[in-house]
Amino acid sequence: MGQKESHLPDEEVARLSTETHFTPEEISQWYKGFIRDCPSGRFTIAEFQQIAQSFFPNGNAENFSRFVFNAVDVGPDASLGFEGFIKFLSLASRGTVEDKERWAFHLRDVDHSGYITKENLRLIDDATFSMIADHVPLPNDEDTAEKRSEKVFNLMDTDKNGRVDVNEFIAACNKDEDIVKALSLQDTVQ
Ligand SMILES: [Ca+2]
Ligand SMILES: [Ca+2]
Repeated sequence: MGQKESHLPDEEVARLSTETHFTPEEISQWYKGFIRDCPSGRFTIAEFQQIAQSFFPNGNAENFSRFVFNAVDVGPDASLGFEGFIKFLSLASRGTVEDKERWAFHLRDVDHSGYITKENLRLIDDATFSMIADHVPLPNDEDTAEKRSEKVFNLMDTDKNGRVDVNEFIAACNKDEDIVKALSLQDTVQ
């Protein structure tokens, strides 16, 4: 992979602008910075992990980075290009509440089956938990990943079929402060 152009073609800029919350000028600026820091045009998971780690110097960013990479648009070589990067950034910094809830759902549906199982939820909470465990005091019934995911899953699975689909997920986020609180731990990674 050689050095990429430091400018995106205008039509790419225009397309990404309509697909994100950024103006064409902002897209061009971000692209310049992206290519400066990442001349190959692709972030590897190790590079992404370094960034996540800098937010949580005492946490374990490894598993968490793997989940994020799994949820964003990564290429076949498991690297993140500018498009995946800018969409992730747009969502994290300017997404609507529903955008973020959809992202939070997508992040947890690790096998892309369209629904979250209790196991899916526990995996991501485990990863998140190891990032934040030292920083955030939690009540008794949420102080392990198992307890948290059990509690949150049961609150979300309103029809009790053992799966949480995106509508149940969003409905639960909208009506239950405990869930938002549990999920908002995620928002610290931006
Ligand atoms: Ca799933
Ligand atoms: Ca359900």
